[in-house]
Amino acid sequence: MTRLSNATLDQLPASVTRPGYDRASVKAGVVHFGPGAFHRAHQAAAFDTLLASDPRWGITGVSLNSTSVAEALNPQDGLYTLALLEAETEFRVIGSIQRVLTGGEREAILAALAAPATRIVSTTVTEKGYCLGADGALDLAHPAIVADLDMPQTPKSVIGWLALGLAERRRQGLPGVTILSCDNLTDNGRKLGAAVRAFAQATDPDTAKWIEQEVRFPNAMVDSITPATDDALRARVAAATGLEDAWPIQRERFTQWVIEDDFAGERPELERAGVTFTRDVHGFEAAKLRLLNGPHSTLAYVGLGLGHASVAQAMADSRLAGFVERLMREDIAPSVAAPAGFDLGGYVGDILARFANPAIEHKLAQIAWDGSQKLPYRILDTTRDALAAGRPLDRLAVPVAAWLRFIERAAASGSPITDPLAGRLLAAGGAWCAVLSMREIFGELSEDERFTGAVARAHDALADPAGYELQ
Ligand code: CS2
Repeated sequence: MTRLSNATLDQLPASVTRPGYDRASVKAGVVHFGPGAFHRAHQAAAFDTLLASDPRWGITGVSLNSTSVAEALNPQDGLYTLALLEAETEFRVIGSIQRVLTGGEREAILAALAAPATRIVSTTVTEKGYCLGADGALDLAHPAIVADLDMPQTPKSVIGWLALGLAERRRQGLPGVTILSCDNLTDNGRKLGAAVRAFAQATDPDTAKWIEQEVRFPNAMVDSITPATDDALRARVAAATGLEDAWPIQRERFTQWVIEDDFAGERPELERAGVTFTRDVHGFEAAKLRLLNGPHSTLAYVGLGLGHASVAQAMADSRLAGFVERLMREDIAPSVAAPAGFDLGGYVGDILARFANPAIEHKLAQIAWDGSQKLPYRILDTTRDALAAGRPLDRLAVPVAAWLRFIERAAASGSPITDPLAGRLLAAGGAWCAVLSMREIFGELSEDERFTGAVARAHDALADPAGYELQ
């Protein structure tokens, strides 16, 4: 089968949407760290829409830790197919990524970061890519940060790379850029900015000062459910496009991107691609992290315990769907300070419908990754608010207890888990009390008996998940 590329774009059937612009005239304007599935499903699709009216925002992807995206996309001139999953799936070929660099290509990455035309540097490197401590500040003892502080000219972490790239822009007398975090962290832009400045402060204080003045780090909320690529998708894409695509991507049709209106210099007109710019992203961010990601992790850990494999399957289990809806409406929604005019009840209803979408097979195992990094933003912040307001913790303790059970099961069966703290989580057979005492995950909650007591009760009750009444 012929491979997707610039040369074969014309062979696509009319039913497949293709870049509505001349790719040869696109100029590079964005450098993106972490061009994985979520970036390609979400931000790269928005830039693809924007390119139809403004060719200055082509994307250079940078994969620091793997060569697989570069190997899949570069032979395809950066092109890939995005499947928008609905009862009727739409296939769209995205052309905004021009090339993908890998971590070994130091000079090319540095040149891209320090190119005069680069005005946005964005990231989807997941929570763990930020190398933060429990207090949300850069962890200077993190092995990747220790290594980069030692050799700042050959960084391995995103933080080290951003600091080096910004130092190079300053050295060349270039203007600052906007560093746009697109990860699922509360206050993502602020945290990234503080981390990069802290790194620069330790290596190059003049650059730290320059960053403070010339570089902006807007907060942003990103949302679109993006199940991992599987062979079924590859086969569907091949059938629909008639071309071989080494790495197609799938997502739900729904997508939302809310960005704080705080840019260094010109801001791309992403409104044309449905993006919302606002002065304050906090409310949107809290609503999404707490009401979508929190319940997602709940469905993952409780659902896996009940033998379910996908979100839609877990939602078809009325006990679990009912529990998650009560958790959202009664326990989480009261903690969300939504923006003015935001219909929280409607938002909850829409999320439940998105979870139940039978056209999407989103694996619970995928969501279960990196629990130690995700739960603090997704559940523990809500728990702190509930404690402060004197609201009950019983339901909020269930996802935490189900995560502890998930670790115990993995330890007992000797199966690996994907988590940067896996070694420590699985030590001592995954003993739940030991995990619950890890302050880098739970902070002061580890010592709050109201919290530990509620988790202990939920943990007991989940001994037999099938028999447990999810109230
Ligand atoms: C999910 C998210 O994998 C996960 O942890 O909760 O990736 C979720 O699908 C996205 O944040 C939706 O925008």
